[in-house]
Amino acid sequence: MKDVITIGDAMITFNPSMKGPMKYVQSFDRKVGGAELNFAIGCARLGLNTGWISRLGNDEFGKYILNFVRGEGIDVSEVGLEVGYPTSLNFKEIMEDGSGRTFYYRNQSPTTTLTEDALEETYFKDSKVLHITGVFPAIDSDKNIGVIKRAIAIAKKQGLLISFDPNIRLKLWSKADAKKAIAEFLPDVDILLTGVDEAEILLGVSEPKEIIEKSKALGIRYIAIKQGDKGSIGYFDGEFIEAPSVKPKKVVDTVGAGDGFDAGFIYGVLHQWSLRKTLEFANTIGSMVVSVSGDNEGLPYLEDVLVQLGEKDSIER
Ligand code: KDG
Repeated sequence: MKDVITIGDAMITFNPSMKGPMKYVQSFDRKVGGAELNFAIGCARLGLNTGWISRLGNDEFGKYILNFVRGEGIDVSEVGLEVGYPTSLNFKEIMEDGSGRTFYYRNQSPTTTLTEDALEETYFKDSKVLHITGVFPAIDSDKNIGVIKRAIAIAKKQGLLISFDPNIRLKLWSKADAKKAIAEFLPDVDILLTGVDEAEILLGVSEPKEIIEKSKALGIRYIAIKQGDKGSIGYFDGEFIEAPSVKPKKVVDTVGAGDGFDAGFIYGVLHQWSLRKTLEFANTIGSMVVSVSGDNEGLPYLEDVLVQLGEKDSIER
């Protein structure tokens, strides 16, 4: 019985010790990343009962990630360690303004061993949300689309809401392939958490109102359009809200901000908050993530967000 279940590949993420072009970086900090895992960490830190379905390499990095995830309080009973499949790696380049590039080493991702038969129906029972992203289906697409579709079928049968963040990684697949594959399950989505560029790839429109209309036509009920430092736009049940961005203390590393936003949005949906409150909460989390180096280190605990929102006092000593 989980509030949230997600499925995806995780990676050892090597964060550069200095900013600028990666070819000149001499040393890296070993961290952990992966879009779905970041989301799971964000949810767990907010206090949601969270499960992560995955496969890691049966190697030092895989064992490290497993311990790390378990330490975040996430259920790892559906995570296996696979012999012969090295844990995925990701080297990051971070420029002075916090933007950057990623260099993946994940051709043999251990999640290529995760098949649809491995999904246990009982694991989904009495749970509330299945969150998927476009990263997992971009890896080993033919098989993983099947895994996603099977997970959605089980989730629907068990009454879960389907949340989806396109997270389109063009280093993993082309726009055309992403559009074709995602179209297979987009009409099953209840909650769409997207950037404008991604919506344009999937829906062929880039104006927020058009994105909302096209999504509604597919039967999507909750829509959030993430616009980074321009805030976010949301739609639910006839209500259209624009929520301004929350200025971060400083921009150190933007990776993971979208995953943090997603966790905050789902938290608001699960607590039946108003759309405005949900968007403001999610925007606040996104702004907190970018102030800290690493894909998930900046994901706040619930009380940290409440302090940031001025709803709780911060006691420092
Ligand atoms: O959303 C952030 C993630 O994308 C990052 O942690 C790792 O690039 C990554 C991926 O493909 O999951």
